[in-house]
Amino acid sequence: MENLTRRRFGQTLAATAATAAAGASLPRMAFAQMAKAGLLQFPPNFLWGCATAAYQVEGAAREDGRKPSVWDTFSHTPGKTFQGQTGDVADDSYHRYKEDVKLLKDLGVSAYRFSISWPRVIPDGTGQLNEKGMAYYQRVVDELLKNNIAPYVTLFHWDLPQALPGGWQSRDTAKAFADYAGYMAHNLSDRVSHFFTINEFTCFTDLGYKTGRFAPGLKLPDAQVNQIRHHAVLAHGMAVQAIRANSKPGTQVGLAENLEVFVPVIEDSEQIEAARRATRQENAPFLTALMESNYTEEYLQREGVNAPKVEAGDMKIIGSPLDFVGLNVYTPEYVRADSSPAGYAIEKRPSSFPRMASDWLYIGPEVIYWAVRNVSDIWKPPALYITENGCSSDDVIVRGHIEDTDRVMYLRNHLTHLHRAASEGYPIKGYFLWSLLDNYEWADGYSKRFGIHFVDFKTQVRTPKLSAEWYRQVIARNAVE
Ligand code: PNW
Repeated sequence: MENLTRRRFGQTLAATAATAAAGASLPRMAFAQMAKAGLLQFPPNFLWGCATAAYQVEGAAREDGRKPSVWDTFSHTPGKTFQGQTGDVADDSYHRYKEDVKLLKDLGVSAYRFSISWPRVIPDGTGQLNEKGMAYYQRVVDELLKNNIAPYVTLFHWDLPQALPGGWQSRDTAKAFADYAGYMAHNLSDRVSHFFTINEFTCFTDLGYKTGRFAPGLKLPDAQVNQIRHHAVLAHGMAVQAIRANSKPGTQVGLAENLEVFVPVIEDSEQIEAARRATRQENAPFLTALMESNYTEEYLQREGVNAPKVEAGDMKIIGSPLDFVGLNVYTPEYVRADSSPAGYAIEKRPSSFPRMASDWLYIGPEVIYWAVRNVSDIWKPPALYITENGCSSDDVIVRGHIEDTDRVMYLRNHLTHLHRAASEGYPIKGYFLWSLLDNYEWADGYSKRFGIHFVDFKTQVRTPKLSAEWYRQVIARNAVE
């Protein structure tokens, strides 16, 4: 294992490509060596990280001038979250961030993806700035850099300032977001090189305003939901421009999107084509709009009179060029080719399909390969990151240990399929594991644990799980076994 260096990965890949191109057999020596070591080596400089989000970990909900977000209001509304649980305290990372950076350091990660609480730095969403809020994020960035961990900053992970009139129903919210994004870029881009505008469109548009499962918990008709979706992608585009205008040259801008990922039922050219079509059509309101600077004809037709009202210039802003695309990858949809006009049909999942502790989290590790491949083949972004991947499991602490073998199984299999994407030359630059530690899992409260560190929410003690030790070894070897 020790002599399988990062250099070796490059040599092996180059040799493999060369011999494959020449129609010869694979370089036996190198392969034999890797196989013997049992390791799948990742490219040199591959970025390993962990991810969290402000409302899920910070706590300190009413401290130092922070005002409520829609998630504070929602979680304090009876009946909305598991046992009425809130993010008031969460992991108390607002006070324990140094301890959390130490956990990152012990894992050996080179990057940490965290989010900024908008109502902590601009409590009303617009206007008055809160210096104490900004100072907190300056401290976090300082602490990360001191430990050689690169900060990757998400600007919006659902905690919209409650004070903004109409929330995402108002077009003004897009403008407010861009102003806030520009302000953050201005203050942080001397030391933060990567910004994500928005995390996961559907979770705060559809789940927030259509099903009501997430904040603000509304159930609006389709026309209004489509308009909200439009404001959200517009906010992203305006923020991309605001970040570029207010940051150091070279600052990298992208987003973190949980697109619907389609896995061809069988890997033949017809099914692969069906997966591509499904990817474009089923993600039409969000990623497709961003990447193509347009809503697809099919989406507009399908929505008819309910289609979003688009002002002149909007689509161009929405399609502002990105430096990278971040993909949050959890669960697959399976698709096959058919003779319908769309050319594809999404499979119904058999009731026996395996899943993790969250009822929506079906296990299909090839999802991560197809996420990268579909997006790359269709839109060819310059770079890709996996900005989230991980799972909930029913962790129990036994004599101070958490043997989360199911999580290790989940992660190991996903990384194996991610390795396939890297070895085929897709521009995948890094991987952020969700999550560094157990945290406030939104409407599921503290009942679902996604961390590789166990958190005792009574004492705030953090304990590494087996998966943390496993991830530490992956990072150290830059390889998965
Ligand atoms: C993502 N679903 O959310 C978020 O970005 C994280 O904040 C969250 O903790 C993590 O995944 C795990 O859930 C999702 O119901 C929440 O399909 C719900 C769903 C998907 C993603």
